[in-house]
Amino acid sequence: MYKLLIFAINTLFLYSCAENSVENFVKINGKSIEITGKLHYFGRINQWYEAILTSHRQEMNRANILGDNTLKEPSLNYALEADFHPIDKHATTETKAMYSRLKELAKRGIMFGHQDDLAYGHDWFREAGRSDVKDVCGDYTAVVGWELGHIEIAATYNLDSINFDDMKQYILQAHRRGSFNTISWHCDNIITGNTAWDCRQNTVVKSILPGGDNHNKYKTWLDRLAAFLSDLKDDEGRPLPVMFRMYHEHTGDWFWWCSKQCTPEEYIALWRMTLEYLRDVKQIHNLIYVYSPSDVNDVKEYLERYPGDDFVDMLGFDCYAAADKMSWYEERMKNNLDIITRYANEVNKIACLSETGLEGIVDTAYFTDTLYPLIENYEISYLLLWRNAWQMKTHFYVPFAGHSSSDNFRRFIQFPRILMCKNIK
Ligand code: BMA
Repeated sequence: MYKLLIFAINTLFLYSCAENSVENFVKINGKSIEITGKLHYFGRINQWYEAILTSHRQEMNRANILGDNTLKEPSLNYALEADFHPIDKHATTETKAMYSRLKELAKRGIMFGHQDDLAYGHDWFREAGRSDVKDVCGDYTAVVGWELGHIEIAATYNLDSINFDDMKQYILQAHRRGSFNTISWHCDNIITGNTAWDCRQNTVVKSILPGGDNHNKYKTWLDRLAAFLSDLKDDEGRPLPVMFRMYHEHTGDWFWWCSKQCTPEEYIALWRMTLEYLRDVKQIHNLIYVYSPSDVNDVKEYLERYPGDDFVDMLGFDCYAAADKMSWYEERMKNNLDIITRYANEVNKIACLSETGLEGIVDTAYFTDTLYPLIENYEISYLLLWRNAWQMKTHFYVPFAGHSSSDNFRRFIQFPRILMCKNIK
């Protein structure tokens, strides 16, 4: 079996040499496989590598059972640094490492995430170290979501009353624990000065694009966004990598950037303009870009406003349950999970369930009986449940201490594929 493995690797090596420029790609080091250099590979080679890895692991297990533990895990997994990288060619080393780590962890399980988890919860606000999820199950989430709405107007607090300076600290705290941060942005309507939900005109996007009346003003908004994102630093003062999920739920009709409010070309131009401004003008290189429409009917709709493989790192979608439309939710989730995981596999990116949940958790078995069966067989990096508003009695998506679904939630996070903060260390 082991000879077969070496043969397979050699074949892969020769194939790669013939097809690509390869430098020192695989070295057999004693009885372990070491990935020593660069490998350019296509999706198919990736699959071969995975097959080889699986055989290697089986061989390792067999040898272990027989008391031989000299076979080792490959020193890097298939998400090879040189071949699996963010779309930003100048992404910082830490950002590249985070992207590979996300890919690696997606093989292991699905990380659990919660919006604003460290800032407040049901009935409490700004208590150091507190989290509703931790109150219920004793651990922090593996992913924490944040929201930048009102950064564009130089506000001190975001649209949900979180102080932006506090938010930077929460992001750092999560990072120190080994958790990931994901950021959305409910940017105000620049024409009316009202919220992101003001959809009375269908000219907002057009007015922001080059040549539009608000183009220059919008750049000042992007400057403020950029200032926040560049101010995210780790303990060594290096840019702290985050997932940035901009212009989300655009296949809906409730934000000024949605599908009833602009054409596909305008949406794509908005996405690319923003990304290029942040990356090339502001030189921000700590972002992993997440594409996150709301649930769609088919892959055609999913890709209709897709900015392109060179402009997106992760593929998600948002889809919410409601007590009176559970079968719709189940069908919709399955359909959309199929779409994103298939496409992510095809283009070698990472899939995620960027928002989901059942407001007020009116079905106490939601987590174990509805949500887990829907996601368990998909390779998705994380799922994010929306916020537990401190001042709105029924606006919460994860249980808080004493809530009737707490037991059910504790069982949910014990499921083998669910990863909390301590599971990704
Ligand atoms: C919505 C609600 C709002 C909130 C907004 C942005 O879904 O939770 O209360 O202001 O998200 O976070």
